[in-house]
Amino acid sequence: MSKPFYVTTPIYYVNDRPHIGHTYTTVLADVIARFHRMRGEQVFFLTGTDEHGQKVEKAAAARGITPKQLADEVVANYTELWKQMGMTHFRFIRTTDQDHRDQVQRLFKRLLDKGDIYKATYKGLYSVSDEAYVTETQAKELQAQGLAHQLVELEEETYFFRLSAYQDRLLKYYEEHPEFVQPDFRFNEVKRFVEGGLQDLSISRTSISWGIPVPGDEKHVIYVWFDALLNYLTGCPASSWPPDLQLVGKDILRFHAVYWPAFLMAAGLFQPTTILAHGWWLMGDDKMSKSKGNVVRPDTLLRFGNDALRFYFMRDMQVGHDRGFSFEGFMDRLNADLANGLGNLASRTLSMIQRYRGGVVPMPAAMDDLDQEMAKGLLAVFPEYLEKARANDFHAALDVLWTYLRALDGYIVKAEPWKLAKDPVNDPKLDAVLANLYRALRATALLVAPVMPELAQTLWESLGHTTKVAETTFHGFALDGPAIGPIGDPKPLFQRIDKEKELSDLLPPETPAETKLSLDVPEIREVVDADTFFKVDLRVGKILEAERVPKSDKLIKMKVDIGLEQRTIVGGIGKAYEPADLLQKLVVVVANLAPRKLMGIESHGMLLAASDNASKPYLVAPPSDAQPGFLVK
Ligand code: ME8
Repeated sequence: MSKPFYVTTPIYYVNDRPHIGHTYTTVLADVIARFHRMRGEQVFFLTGTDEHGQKVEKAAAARGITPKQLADEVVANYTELWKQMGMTHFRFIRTTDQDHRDQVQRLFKRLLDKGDIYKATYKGLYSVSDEAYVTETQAKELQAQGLAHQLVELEEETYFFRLSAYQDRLLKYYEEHPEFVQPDFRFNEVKRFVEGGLQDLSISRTSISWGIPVPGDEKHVIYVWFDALLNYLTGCPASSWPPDLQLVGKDILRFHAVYWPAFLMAAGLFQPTTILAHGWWLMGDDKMSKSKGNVVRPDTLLRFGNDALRFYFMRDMQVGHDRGFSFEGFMDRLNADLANGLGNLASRTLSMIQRYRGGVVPMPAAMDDLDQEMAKGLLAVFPEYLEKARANDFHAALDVLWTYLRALDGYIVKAEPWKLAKDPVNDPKLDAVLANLYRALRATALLVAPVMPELAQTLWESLGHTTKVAETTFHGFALDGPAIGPIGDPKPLFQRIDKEKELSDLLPPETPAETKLSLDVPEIREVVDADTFFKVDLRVGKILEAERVPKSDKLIKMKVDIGLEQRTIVGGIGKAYEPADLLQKLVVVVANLAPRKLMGIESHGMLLAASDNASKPYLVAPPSDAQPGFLVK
């Protein structure tokens, strides 16, 4: 028997309660897990929490409780939410679990003995805001951006992981396994990063105490990412290793596509796997995040039902891309696709079978061209859906299915079953229409079961089944087989949402009182007269191309259309933005700045960005209908 399909989510930090970003990743994993079960596979699905490190230590201190108390509290939020949402993970791993602590220490020791981890003195610069060592090149970039104040001189003993030794093996592996990171454009970013050169990675800290101690040298605790990544190993029974699919947000792809395989290669445990990096749910142009306080909590949306949220996530988010969230969009989607679309189709079909055939689904004796076309449509849609879902593209799969469901509405309008029912001469045609509609709904219940388990079960039972739809397998399902028996009691599938009422009830997203206090806002600069200011030529630009500057994690080289011409501009925004996310963005360009060279590339202008002294830069964005070349004044 083949190995179980092993799927993972990131383990979430316990510095705050879950928001819909975390819920999205976990729902995606659950949908994929359920889908593989219905393909007849055994599935091992792991999720959990990341409990050590400075973030958690600080959050607990701010609340006056211990990190473990905070972790216990937040873990209760997570496990309660996953239970309420019917998640089908096999284990919820916590990095404070004893077996995990033992695992991390054991592996650390193994790599230390082998020489892949070594102790050395680090003497150099340290970036306080990034909590990371800084190379000379990086320091120059920070200085060029006026951020030198973030750097401090540091001399400390630390354990390093010999990451540099794995650069070639990683590149070779990437070359031979084009499926390693999805989507492709994210994989390219990873490759370019590694091609730029890997430095050994510091994997211990003496500045914090909340973590797993280095075995035999307890004043060091193990760096939180070394600890966290190993959860996928601890949490997995040997029979399920390695992971088949690891879901991550694009923000943590580098850790998973570079550090994680390197750790495993060092431990001799690496085997091919796939990492799927999804995009972000945004509020406006911004990532939803705990620290920004612009978050939507799942509880706000769950009152419309688990399935509603699961469906919205899968239907609206194209995996890999970002997606703006809005309450209105959420409700419109559910009303259109579930209350009207599928809900309406099911209730019309079932009531016609009830009324015209006493609840017994007919077997069609003959089909005319239109009936044949619809029957063939189902035979095509079913495998197409499965193929797209197998590629984890539920967005496209659901699109194919809903296009077909809309075509069925048209079919009803054309066939006019209510007219056919008036004369027994039309019985064969009416039978064909009712059978086609029934079969389409039966296939739909099966196909959407991983996405909407409860709704699918309700529909399945309304169609006369007494079994569990989730226990049925796709393979070999007779799409045109007879009904199992008379139809059951039709139950409404989805209650239409009163949008106006709900919108007025929904609270605006939480605004963060605390984050305001922690801003490090610079002083107002010296006064300049208006003439001086107006010398600065500010233009709307559109980013056409963007790529990382090799050997730099801060600099991005862009081609920017400023209406009159296209410019090469190098910006220090590489920690805040991925090149792919910059494409087609409107920006404000300082167009008459003297050219200057950054890492050997001549930059003709600068992009305006907002930030305080500590935060990442936020690109200033003109409204979406502004045109490249517009003067900003
Ligand atoms: O990074 N949209 O934990 P974390 C979509 N502990 N997904 C989002 C999101 C958003 N706006 N915000 C968060 C960590 N996510 C580490 C992981 S793994 C060994 C350690 C999702 O609590 C997304 O999957 O910050 C992202 O990768 C994860 O939550 C980060 O959760």
